[in-house]
Amino acid sequence: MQLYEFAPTRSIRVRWMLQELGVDFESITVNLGAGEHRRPEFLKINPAGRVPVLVDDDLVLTESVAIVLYLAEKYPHKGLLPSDIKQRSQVYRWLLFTATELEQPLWRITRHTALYPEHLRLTAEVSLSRQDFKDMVAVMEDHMQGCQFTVGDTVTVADFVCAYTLDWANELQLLDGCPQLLQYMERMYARPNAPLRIAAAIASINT
Ligand SMILES: N[C@@H](CCC(=O)N[C@@H](CS)C(=O)NCC(=O)O)C(=O)O
Repeated sequence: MQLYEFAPTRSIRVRWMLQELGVDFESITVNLGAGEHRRPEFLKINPAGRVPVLVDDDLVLTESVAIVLYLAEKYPHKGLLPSDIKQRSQVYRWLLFTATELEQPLWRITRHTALYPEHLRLTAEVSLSRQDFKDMVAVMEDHMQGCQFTVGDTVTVADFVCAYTLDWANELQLLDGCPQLLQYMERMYARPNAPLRIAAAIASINT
């Protein structure tokens, strides 16, 4: 398998999954800073010009959440996707909650503070998104009271996606009122096969 990735991005979700599974893979860096995601050869692989992309034989898969679900299903014996349909539905719930309610405000903040050209950035969009995020993350903070993992008593694919997204929020100083989630995220990153946190990944590309 080949993973097209760039260290401090949503690629971390897929790298985390592969490392937890103990699967060998080839890492291909797509340097977003150098605009490599807009090169014709990469656009042939992902016309959206985004990382991560996983290539597994004839399968070319984009979308980090789709990729981690594919990997969980490819290696069912690792137990990262519950076989019980009700437990599995909760995994889907938290994956989707994370990708929509949590990640989208974070993405809007990141775009309006760092990615869009300065003259297109909107201050109001940043404050609205911060509030949207705080409203939704409070739901997850309540959910995690007394829980080690997002679903059930063992780690699932949802945890890698959630923990990465919470680290992103932490980078934007948005986890201050969420002690449960902060502890959960730090616990997840203390796992032996966890990837670099975002700050360390940024440092790794600057050295
Ligand atoms: N929904 C996609 C989003 C992928 C995405 O936006 N990746 C960013 C890095 S985190 C990217 O490649 N950005 C390049 C760009 O926006 O031009 C996923 O989860 O895989």
